[in-house]
Amino acid sequence: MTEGQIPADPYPWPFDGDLRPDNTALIVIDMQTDFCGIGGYVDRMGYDLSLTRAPIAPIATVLAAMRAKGYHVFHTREGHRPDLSDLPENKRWRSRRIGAGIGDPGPCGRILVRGEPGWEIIPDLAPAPDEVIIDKPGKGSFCATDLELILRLRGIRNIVLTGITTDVCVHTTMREANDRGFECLLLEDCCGATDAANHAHAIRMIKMQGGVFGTVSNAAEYLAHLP
Ligand code: C5J
Repeated sequence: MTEGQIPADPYPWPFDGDLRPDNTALIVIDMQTDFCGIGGYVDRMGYDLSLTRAPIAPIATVLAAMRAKGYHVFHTREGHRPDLSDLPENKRWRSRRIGAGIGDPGPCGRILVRGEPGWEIIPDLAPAPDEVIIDKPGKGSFCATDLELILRLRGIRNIVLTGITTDVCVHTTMREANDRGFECLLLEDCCGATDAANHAHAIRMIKMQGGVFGTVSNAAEYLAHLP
């Protein structure tokens, strides 16, 4: 490990030690009431909310440190237009089958619809006015969004991934970013899934083949070494 690298498994990050506030971004993925709040989408599906709420405190710590040091910060929100014109029919059908129909009314408003209370980012992790918010209709943050354009315009090359859920939106985003040449680090305690085993397997998958999608660390190690 050289100076300027974060201890991580299976390799210290970033691979070449080029870690600076101007070339590095934190992405906080889908920390919305629909994924971690009472009455939201994940709650309606019957999952244990403690799993998707676990990363809130570690993310808040990382967010505060990266803001203080001048790193770029991005937030994402999964959600659909109120007229549902960007909601694939099969996505709606599948969600309705399990009693949490996307676009249907629920305790937090229409599920996963832009502008509804459930779609909002939770207050604990509210974006600051100068931070980028990416609205995405899918699981990946690059699909049908301007995320890549903004990253390239800012000269960002390193991406730190946090948020929910590890195995779905975080993993899809990490894969998309990796394929585009970004150098990715996932902080495992800053992520959570609707199923603990899925979280563990998603982390394991990143580490295969020498770090097939990037590398994995945790909030404490990251903060102890962040320049
Ligand atoms: C899911 C997400 N799990 N944010 N979305 O449907 O991971």
